[in-house]
Parts: sequence; C-alpha cells; structure tokens
Amino acid sequence: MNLTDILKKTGIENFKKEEILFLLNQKEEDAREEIYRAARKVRQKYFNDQVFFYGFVYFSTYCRNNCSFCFYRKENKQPPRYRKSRQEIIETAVSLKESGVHLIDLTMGEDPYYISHPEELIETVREVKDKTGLPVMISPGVVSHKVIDQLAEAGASWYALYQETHQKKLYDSLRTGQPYEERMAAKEYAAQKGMLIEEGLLTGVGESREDIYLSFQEMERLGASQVRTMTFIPQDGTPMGKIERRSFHDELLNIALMRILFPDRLIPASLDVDGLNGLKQRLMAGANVITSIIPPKKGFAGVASAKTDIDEGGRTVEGIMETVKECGLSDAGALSYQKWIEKRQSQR
Ligand code: SAM
Ligand code: MD0
Ligand code: SF4
Repeated sequence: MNLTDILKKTGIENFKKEEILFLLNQKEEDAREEIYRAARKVRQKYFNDQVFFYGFVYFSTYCRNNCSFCFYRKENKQPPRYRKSRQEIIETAVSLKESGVHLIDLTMGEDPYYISHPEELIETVREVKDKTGLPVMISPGVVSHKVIDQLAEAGASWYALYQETHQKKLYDSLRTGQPYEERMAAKEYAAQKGMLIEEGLLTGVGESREDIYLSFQEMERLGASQVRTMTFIPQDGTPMGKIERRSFHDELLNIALMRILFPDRLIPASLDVDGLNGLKQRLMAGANVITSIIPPKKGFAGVASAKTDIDEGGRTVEGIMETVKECGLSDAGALSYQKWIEKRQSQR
C-alpha cells in the first residue's frame, strides 16, 4: 500500500478497512507529517482555514457515576464539587460570548440534583440561549428521552455524549455501571429529534487499531456532526490514576484521520488535555474547533485538566489567537458558525 496514493482520497465510504488500518499504523514522523499535511488540505478545502471557538461551562461537578478514567467520579474525594447558580451560569455564558466564542457548551456530571430537577436544566438552556443569542451544546450525560425532547424544544442545538470506545468490553471497564446500549440509544434518540450529535473516543486507554476503526465506523453510522478524541490523562484518586500518561501523538493521528474520513465535520482541538501548549499541534493535525475556552478566576473547572492555564487566561479567546494565526488560520465568526449549524440541520 502506498501512503501518498491513499491520501488522495477523502470520505470514509471511499476507504477500505485495510487502508484505514494502514494509516493508523504509521509511526514514523515523516509519514505522520504527510498525513497531517493531507488533513490540513482537506480543512482548507472544506472550511477555508477558518476555525470555531467553543465556550465551556462546567456548571456542576457532582456525579452519580464512577467512570474509571474520570477525576469527578463519585467515589473520588479530591475534586472540588460545586453546583453553580443559574445566575452565575448566565453571567459566565454572557461574558464568554462577549469574549468572542461561537457556542456555549453546558456540561455537568450526572448530578443527582439535576436528574431529579430536569426543569432546572431546561430553563438554564433556554436562558443561556436567550441571553447570549449563541447556539447551545448540552453535555449532561445520559438523560431520559423525555428530557431530550425538552432540551431540543428549549433550543439546544447539540447533544454531546461520548462513548469513549465502541469496543464493548473496553467500554465496560471505562464507563462502569453504565450500559453501552443505553448511552448509544440516548444519542440516537437525540439525533432523531433533530439535534446534532457529537461523538468522541478516548486515546490511550488500551484501544487497538481495530477498535479505533470500529469507532470511526460508529461515528459515521450515527451521522455525528462533530467527532473528537482526547488523550486520556491519569487522574489522582481514580482506578486509572497510576497509568503512565501517553504522549499526544496518537491523538494527533486520530484527529488527522477524522479530518480525512469526515471532511465536512467539526473536529475539536481541546484545550482540556495540554492547555494552550498543545493547541498548535492539534490545529496542525486538521482540527477546526477550539474547545474548552474557560473564563479565568470564576471558579469554573476543566474536566481532563481541571485547572491547567485557566486562571492564567491561557484558555480564553484572547489567549489562543496568536496560535490560531501562527497556524495560518482565522476566526470564522459567530455568524458563519450559525450558518454551518443551520445547513447541517437541514441535511439531517
Ligand atoms: N458527565 C458527562 C459525560 O460523562 O458524558 C459530561 C462531561 S464528561 C466529564 C466529558 C468527557 O470528558 C468524557 O466523556 C471524556 O471523554 C472526557 N474525559 C473525562 N476524564 C478524562 C480524562 N481523565 N482524560 C481525558 N478525557 C477525559
Ligand atoms: C472539552 N472539557 O471540550 C471539554 C469537554 C464536553 N462536551 C467537552 C470534554 O474539552
Ligand atoms: Fe461522571 Fe461524566 Fe466523569 Fe463519568 S465522565 S464520572 S459521567 S462526569
């Protein structure tokens, strides 16, 4: 198989399984650079070198679950637990909007309070949308079909829910006590109701190339409009806390392959793994969204990197602009983001 020839193609439907496995197997720096270059060309063609910015509002860090990889798992005593008031959430969302983000991602642990008071969540979505005028993504974990209906009705554009892996045994070891099919069904239902879906996988949790291939297939089957991956970061006080952190190079390869296989989808470069430090490489691998933009000194946390660069202002629109420019990219603007969403929704 010839790398250069394979890289002439885009779109998962045009690749044979062996070709994707072959791409996933490239370990030499030169070969990987060639893949990143191809991914950048695809981004140029489909997105004209423009990127989108997502504000991240982690409004409750309480969680009933015990994901083995997550700092905020119920049994961990270490993370700061907070539940922000509606007022604080709105103020933060508005200040994020004023700083230049294009979407507000409202994220929570599976907080028992919100699970028994879904109307609070729904009202928050409605108000954030109303007061910011921006599209809203909701990342609440698994919620009932009824709550999905209400979230869609309140105007949430996106439902973000990551399977982490599509290999069921590995899934069961990561998302302990959370049936695979239930999580998948929530996404499928939200898609049916006209919400855009974000699917994601963790890199560096023992997945094989075959498993990654399976995840790409599932992303396609779901019709995910945004696809992501983040390198697993070991967390203190958790069952996977003593595993050695892997370099982010496999994440970069996965980002680039997603860009080539899903040329017209959104793919995040998350500030939540390596902070501002890792942004350039992720953008140079073909990402076109910068996520986990968090206002400094307001007491809002990240997930995988709970604190990195937040209070220093590194995870702000101002903080990322130099890197964006260095990569030859520019701010797509809120209007073009809105249009992208409308177009995608009309195709679903
Ligand atoms: N609680 C909701 C859920 O699990 O769907 C929403 C927020 S959850 C904290 C968001 C995502 O962060 C997870 O799905 C996972 O992909 C990622 N994440 C959590 N812990 C991580 C870690 N230690 N390293 C890398 N990514 C992590
Ligand atoms: C991020 N910390 O974008 C956020 C989070 C949830 N929808 C996203 C993982 O990196
Ligand atoms: Fe809870 Fe989400 Fe963390 Fe799992 S990943 S423990 S559901 S906050």
